[in-house]
Amino acid sequence: MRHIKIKVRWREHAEAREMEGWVSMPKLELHAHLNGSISDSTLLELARPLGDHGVIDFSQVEHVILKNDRSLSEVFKLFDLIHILTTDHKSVTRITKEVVEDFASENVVYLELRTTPKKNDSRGMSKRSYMEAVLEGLRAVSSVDVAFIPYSEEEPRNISNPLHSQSNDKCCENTRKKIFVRLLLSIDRRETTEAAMETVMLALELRRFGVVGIDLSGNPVVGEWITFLPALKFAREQGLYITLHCGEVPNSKEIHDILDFLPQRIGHACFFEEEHWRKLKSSKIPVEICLTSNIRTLSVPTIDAHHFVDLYNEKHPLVLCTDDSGVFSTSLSNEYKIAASSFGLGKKEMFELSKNAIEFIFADNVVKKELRNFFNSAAKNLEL
Ligand code: 6MZ
Repeated sequence: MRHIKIKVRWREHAEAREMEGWVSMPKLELHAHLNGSISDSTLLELARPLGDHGVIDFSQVEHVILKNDRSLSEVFKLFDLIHILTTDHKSVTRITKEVVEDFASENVVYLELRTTPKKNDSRGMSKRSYMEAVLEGLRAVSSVDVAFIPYSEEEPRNISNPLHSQSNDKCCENTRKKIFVRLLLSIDRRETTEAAMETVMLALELRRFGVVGIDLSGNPVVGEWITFLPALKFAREQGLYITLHCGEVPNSKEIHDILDFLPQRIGHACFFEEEHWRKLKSSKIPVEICLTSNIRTLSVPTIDAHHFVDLYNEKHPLVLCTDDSGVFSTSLSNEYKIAASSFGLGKKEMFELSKNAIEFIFADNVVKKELRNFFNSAAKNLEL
C-alpha cells in the first residue's frame, strides 16, 4: 500500500516538473476568445450575486460551468450563459485583466486576444463602451507590464522596457515581466452585415489602442459567408488583418470561399477535404491549432488523427493555441505538453514551433524584432 502511494506521489511530482518546463518556455497565443478564457472560479463568483437576485438558478449554472465534456452545440449554449454573467462594464474589465494576467503567468510573451464587441441596452452598453471596458482591463493589469499601444502611437520613452528573459538573466533581475497584447474584434456569425460593419468601423477607430484585426467566429452552423464578406473586404482594404474560423464543421463551399478570400490566418481547419488541403498548402495560410478544443468538441476523432501531424511534417505554418482555456479547462503550456507527448516532439522542436509563430503575428516589425531577440536570448538561457 505504502509502495503504491510513493509511486503515485513520484508520478505526480514528475508530472508537475514536466509541466513547469512547458510553463517556463516563452509562448505566443494567437487564438484566445476573451469570454472563453475566464477561469471557472471567476465565472462562479460572477454568477453568485445573479443567483441571489433570482436572475439565474445558481446551482444549475454551477453544474453547467463545472461540466467538462461538451459537444460543439453545448459549447455555444455555454457561451450564451457566460455572456449573461459577464456582459456589464465592470465584469468585462475584470475578466480582461485576469485573462491577460493568467496568460502572462505562464510566460505568454505575446497575446492576441479576440472578443466580440457587444451591445447590451439593459446595462447601457454599446459595442464601443464594451471595448472601452476591455481597454480599461488592459490598463488595470498590475502583475506584469502590458504593452498594447502600437509603437507608432507611443511616446519613445515608453519603449524602454524590453522583454526580458525570465530565467537566469542576471542583467535583468530587476526588470518587470512584460507581455505584448494586441486585440482582434470578432464578428459573431449571428450578426447582420450592418452589425459586422459596425464592428469593423470600431476596430478602425481603436487601432491606436492596439486593435489590429478582425476575426469571424461563433456557432459554425449559423450564418452565411456572404453576409460577412462586405465587412471583411472593407476591413482588409483599410489595412486590418483578418483571421477566420474555417472548417469547424463540414461545409465544403464555405471552406473554399474562405480560402479564396486569402485571410492572413485561419483557425481550426478540422473538416477539410483533399481539395481544401491542396489550396491551403499552396497558399501557405498559417493555421491556428487548438488541440484540446478540437478533441473536446469531437471536431477530430482522436489526437493521433489530428491534422497537426500532416501540417507539421509538411512544414506548413502553424501555431498552437488554446481557443477557450476556461471552457476547455486547459492552458497554453498544457497544449504544448499535449503536442510534445502526442506527436513525439522534443523541447527544442517545441521552442522552434513557438518562435516561428512570430512571423505571422499581426503586430508591427518593431514588435517582431523584439520578440525574435527575446527568443534568441531565451534559447541560450534554456540551453536549447
Ligand atoms: C467558434 C468560438 C469558439 O467573443 O464573447 N467562440 N467561435 N468556434 C469556437 N470554438 C469552440 N470559441 C469561442 O468570446 C466568446 C465567443 O467567441 C466565439 C463565440 O462567438 C463565443 O460566443 P467573446 O469574448
